[in-house]
Amino acid sequence: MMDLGRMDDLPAEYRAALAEQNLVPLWPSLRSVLPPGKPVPRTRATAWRYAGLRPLLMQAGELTPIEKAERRVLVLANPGHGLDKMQASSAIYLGMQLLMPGELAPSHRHTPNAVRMIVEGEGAYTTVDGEKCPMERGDLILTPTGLWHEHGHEGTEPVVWLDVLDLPLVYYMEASYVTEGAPQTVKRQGGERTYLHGGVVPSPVFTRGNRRYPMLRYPWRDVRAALVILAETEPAIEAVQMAYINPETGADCQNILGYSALMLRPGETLRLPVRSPAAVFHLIEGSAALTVDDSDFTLSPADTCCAPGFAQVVLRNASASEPAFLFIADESPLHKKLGVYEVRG
Ligand code: GTQ
Repeated sequence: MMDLGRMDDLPAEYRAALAEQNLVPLWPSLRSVLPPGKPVPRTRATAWRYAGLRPLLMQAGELTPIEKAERRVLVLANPGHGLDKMQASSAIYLGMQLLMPGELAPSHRHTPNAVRMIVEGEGAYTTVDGEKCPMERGDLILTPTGLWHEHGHEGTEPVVWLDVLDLPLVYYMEASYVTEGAPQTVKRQGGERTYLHGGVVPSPVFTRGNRRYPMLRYPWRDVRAALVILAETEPAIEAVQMAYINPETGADCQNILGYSALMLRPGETLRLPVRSPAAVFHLIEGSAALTVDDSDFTLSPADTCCAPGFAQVVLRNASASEPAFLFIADESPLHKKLGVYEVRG
């Protein structure tokens, strides 16, 4: 590889003349923007422990009323990007949101896409585009770009969920903004039940194409059952993993980030393919050990961990008798659309 010149090889006067005209020499920075062989990620393998985070989130519930927060969220920030950047990876934002009984997080819509993975509590709901979606542990609820959403709570205990957004990417694109709105009128409930049975969708002649996001809630009860059935019917399958898709098109359920649920069979060790997108692992149930290149983590339920792209990730189920269930978010739809998706085996 050629040895390239450095900035201070150049005379100060010349550097000043360049800066004066908003010009920059490429060669001193060429290896930094085009590193050899593979990217040098800012994203650092990082775990956020629910046991550590929960008391601070509950404290936020006491310190800051919902009226002063709009969304009461602690952001899971990756130190590799700098905490103030509020990024888990280059494209993924993660936050833990708390809603107390009786509170309402008012209706708004924004350009970034969001999903919620419910962590604890009962009685809360999110209304998305007029559809009231109850929030139960392990459910995935979509709030795609541009759709109105508000969160309410009719129960008696705190409710917590993990927010996953493509905010860092949309912000970087200078395309991120929000619009505030009035409370929504509920038009629909239980829309996901339309898609409970595989192989059939509403007849395309009359209904297909009406709604870009036909399924907004993926109940954990159904996803968990699907994983257990897959493990039973395909015992030789490499990974017991189900993708959250748009049931009308079969495509990823959102445009930028991809979502899946993975069951680790008792005692299973799973070496994931080395791929270009960064990924986030959130433990729903059981216990799991996770290795990201040279870093080891042990995950308890509601713990969350991120891995940069091009990392070797190995998942292990520590239990010999019980399955473990993980929720995974990754940047693969984005990489595929941009044509930079890679699998290195
Ligand atoms: O619940 O709408 O974590 O707008 C960040 C931005 C949650 C939300 C976040 C948001 C929301």
